[in-house]
Amino acid sequence: MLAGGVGAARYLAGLVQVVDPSEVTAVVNTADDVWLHGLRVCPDLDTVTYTLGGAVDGDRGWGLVDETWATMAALARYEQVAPPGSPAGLTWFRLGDRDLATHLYRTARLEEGADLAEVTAEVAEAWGVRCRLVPMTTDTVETRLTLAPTSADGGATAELGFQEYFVQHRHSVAVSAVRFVGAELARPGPGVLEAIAEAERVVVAPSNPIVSIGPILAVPGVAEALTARRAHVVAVSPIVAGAALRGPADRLLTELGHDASVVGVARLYAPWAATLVVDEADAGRAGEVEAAGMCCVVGPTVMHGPVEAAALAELTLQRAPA
Ligand code: FO1
Repeated sequence: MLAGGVGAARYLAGLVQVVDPSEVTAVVNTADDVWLHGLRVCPDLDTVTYTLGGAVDGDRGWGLVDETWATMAALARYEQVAPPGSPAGLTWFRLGDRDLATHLYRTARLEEGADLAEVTAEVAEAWGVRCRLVPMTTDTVETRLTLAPTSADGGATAELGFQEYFVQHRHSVAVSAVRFVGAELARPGPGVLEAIAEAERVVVAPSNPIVSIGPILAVPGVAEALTARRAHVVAVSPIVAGAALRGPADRLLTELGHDASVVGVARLYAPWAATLVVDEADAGRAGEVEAAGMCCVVGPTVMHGPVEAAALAELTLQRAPA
């Protein structure tokens, strides 16, 4: 499956209840990854790992349950003395005390010469994850968002990194373009193209189409591999009744000229996915999804917990064309 962060992690937690986890490969977005305090932080990989490891903070959806924040509190002392523009003391991106161990381990292993796929497998094993997690690429790809000009800034254009947009600005700023720096030269992560080619079903998680699924598609070869398996690709809409359940997917779709609806998602995914699973709230738009070129499966897609997640996994596996 193709996976972003929280929505994908919850879907995967359902999927591994209904299929043997050893038969599941999750190809995870890495374009949100960031260097902070000298550490490599991979939020989507960690969200999936902690969720499948049963250790995620269920309310936040990211980070570890029962986390403590002593290091961030101590770092705040230096925030006041850091020179302007220096990220050395920044605390707006909160790294929990126990979560820090993951970034310490990952960074040390990368510095020893391991690649991100090897380290991801090691971290997943340490958390008892039984399905295969693969970064979309082991090369560096970075999501950058261009801010829509406002009258206040005199029409100047500014660009933000993904976490600046998502966390620092709480995705409350309007965006006029998104690009994935480095994607054109990135190689698919080990086994990514093979997993797509050989999978019985390729599931696209209910993740943000622009900034979670978009970067995976931007890795050369991935869109072509999906297109070749189009009949077997089933996507779950992250948009329900015109709104994202979490995060800025609805606003980003609108700002970038797409329809913030299941129909907008269908128009984006139709070239390489045959089936779209939409929520019952969107049953009335099934005809438009079909007119956009996708088979439409209607069912409950909102995952309140593991029971709904498992039912959604069943729905995506059973109803898509085999
Ligand atoms: N999200 C926040 O809203 N605020 C944070 O301070 C924050 C820290 C953080 C640390 C580690 C990690 O793995 C994820 C973290 N996230 C935080 C979530 C992250 O920004 C998003 O989940 C993804 O990048 C979007 O998929």
